[in-house]
Amino acid sequence: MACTVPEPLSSLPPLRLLIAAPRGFCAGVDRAIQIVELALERFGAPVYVRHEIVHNRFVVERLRQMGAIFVEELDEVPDDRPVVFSAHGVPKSVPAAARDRSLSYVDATCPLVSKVHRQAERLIDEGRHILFIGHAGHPEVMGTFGQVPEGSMTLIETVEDVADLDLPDGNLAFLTQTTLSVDDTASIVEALKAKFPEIRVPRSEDICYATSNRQAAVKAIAAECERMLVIGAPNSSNSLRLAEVAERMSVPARLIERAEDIDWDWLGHPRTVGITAGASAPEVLVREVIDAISAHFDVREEIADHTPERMVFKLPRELVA
Ligand code: 0JX
Ligand code: SF4
Repeated sequence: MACTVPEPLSSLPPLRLLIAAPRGFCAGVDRAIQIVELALERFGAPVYVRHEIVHNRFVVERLRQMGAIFVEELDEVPDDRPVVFSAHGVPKSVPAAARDRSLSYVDATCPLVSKVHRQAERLIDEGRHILFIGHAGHPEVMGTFGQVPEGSMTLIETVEDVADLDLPDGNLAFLTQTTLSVDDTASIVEALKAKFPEIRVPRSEDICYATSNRQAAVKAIAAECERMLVIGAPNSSNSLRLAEVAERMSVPARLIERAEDIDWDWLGHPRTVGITAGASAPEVLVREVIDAISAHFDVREEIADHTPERMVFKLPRELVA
């Protein structure tokens, strides 16, 4: 159905845009994008990137224009060009295959994803079977499964999956994807602990600081909002979770990639609209959405109170030396 773009409604009260904070790029995304930029400077174009460096086509398109070529598998990379692995991480077989072919590669896996990879290795060394909470088919999940021998890790997506498990207690452990729903994961963990009282609990939370801070920021503003716009890609796990958080607080939410995706009929003219952005969505798109709304309504912008994030990850030595 075609959407109508409303004319300015000067007789209506101002529309309050409540902008969640923190939102948008996290330290792992900043680092991954810088890695591709630095690789282009160091090696010249083209630099190949295995998988979208982060799940955002505007980020990808900008890097493509700078000379990056995005592929899904290593065998699409020619022998004489460098390749960057995406922020989501890769199975061990990928760098191994790159080494076999003497390819130059730079790993842009987020250090917080790599931390989960190392935890998985350690648990396998201790002889444990790992229950991995995550979403089937997601590249981070495939990367983490690829750190351990086949059959030593079982994917858990729901509380129902826990009920279906037929495993002895005693040598189990669990780990999680970094970009999950904090609340859903807590329910799954509770079910695991109830069913397997001896299960090894990770020393610290695997859901990363950026994922949990962005979900908390949506929760903090949702009660005041009648609609929530989440800027992010449909294949971005952390962005999808933000829309879910709002919906679960009974705030109708839409995941949009940019301003042209706003469904004006759905938006209507509420008093307060919440805006946030996933960890892979550039701030320029947040501004584009705010500007589009401001072009049609008398808008009052307000940034929610928050504690600033100060996380920064080191770049790989080979690119800064
Ligand atoms: O789909 P995800 O949320 O895991 O990835 P995206 O949207 O690219 O976010 C940044 C990378 C996150 C890695 O953990
Ligand atoms: Fe790293 Fe978290 Fe960002 Fe993923 S969302 S890249 S784990 S900081």
